[in-house]
Amino acid sequence: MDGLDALKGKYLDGIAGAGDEAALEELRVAALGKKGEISLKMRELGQMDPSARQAAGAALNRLKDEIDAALRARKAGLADAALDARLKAEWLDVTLPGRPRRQGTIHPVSQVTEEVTAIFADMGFAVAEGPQIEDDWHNFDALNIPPEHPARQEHDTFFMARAEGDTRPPHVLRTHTSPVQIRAMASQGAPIRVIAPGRVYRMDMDQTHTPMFHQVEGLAIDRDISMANLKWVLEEFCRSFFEVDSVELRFRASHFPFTEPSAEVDIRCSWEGGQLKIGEGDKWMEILGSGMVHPKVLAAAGVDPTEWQGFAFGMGIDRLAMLKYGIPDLRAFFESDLRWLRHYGFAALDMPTVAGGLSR
Ligand code: 2NL
Repeated sequence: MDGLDALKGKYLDGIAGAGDEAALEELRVAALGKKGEISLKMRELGQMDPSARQAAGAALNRLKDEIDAALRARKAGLADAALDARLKAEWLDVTLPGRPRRQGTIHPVSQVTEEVTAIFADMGFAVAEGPQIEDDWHNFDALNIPPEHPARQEHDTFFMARAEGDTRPPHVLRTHTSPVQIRAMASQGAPIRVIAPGRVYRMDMDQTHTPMFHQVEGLAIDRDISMANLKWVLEEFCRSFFEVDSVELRFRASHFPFTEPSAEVDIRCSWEGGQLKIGEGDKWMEILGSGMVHPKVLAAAGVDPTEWQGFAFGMGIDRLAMLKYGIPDLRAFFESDLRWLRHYGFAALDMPTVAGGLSR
């Protein structure tokens, strides 16, 4: 059959030079489509005599197969080239060092609150919570703090504003967490064993005082609780908290309106080269205030003082944190300055908590 070599050359060259799938499809239709050149030649076979038809038919079929194969090969080649180009464009260096993530640190006050809570939990104390804005009955009256007591004065306590014409006593920012324990006794009754950690507020601001600080108070009420129990609980707490085998506590008679008798508690320590050592030495450091709950306080909280008695204590968490972790300066607590926190060994959390969750 005439012209097959020319057709072959034309289509194979065309296919080799096709730049995309659309050009390939055009060539396929021109050659093998219903009205394509090869198809027309196939139709011509009908008019040929049998011997010529056999040879021409075989040649045409070979050509058809060759073009078909060339189309397939070119199509695959184009796809490979496209993939290569994409891989090249989207290449990234997986060996680059990761971008550093900002990491949070646990705040010393949070850490110490958790430590204290865990130690008292082991001795059967539950955690009680309450409002930071208190009414003056829970913050003062119930605690046997009389109206003329200096703590109630404008310059010691933060008073909330009342609407004009409202003559009721204003609410206060709680000056201790004692009102939390009053509420716990009032709602649960006796016997009870709770600690109340949390923020408290006093109008005080200098090198060693901030207007907001943290306190933990403890309360144990039962039928036969004595100061001996108080002393054991506090010794146990100090041994555990300061991580020393033996501690020595000294009870000094004192006065609080809400306890009778009352005692301030000192711990034996030494200060050498600016280094504090707990449990040894010839110095005493005051760490907390305590006493037997005043019968009037029990009665105010709805607990019968002829049937129940118990001890209470209170201490400052910020100071405990500074003592235990050797933080000499309140600046470490302001605005959670990360440089100070790191300096005092509060390393990044093992697993940063990020909204939405983050896994490493
Ligand atoms: C201190 C002294 C203290 C209490 C707090 C208390 C609570 C209730 C009843 C009786 Cl509900 N007492 N709390 C008792 C003694 C001392 O704190 O120096 N805190 C930093």
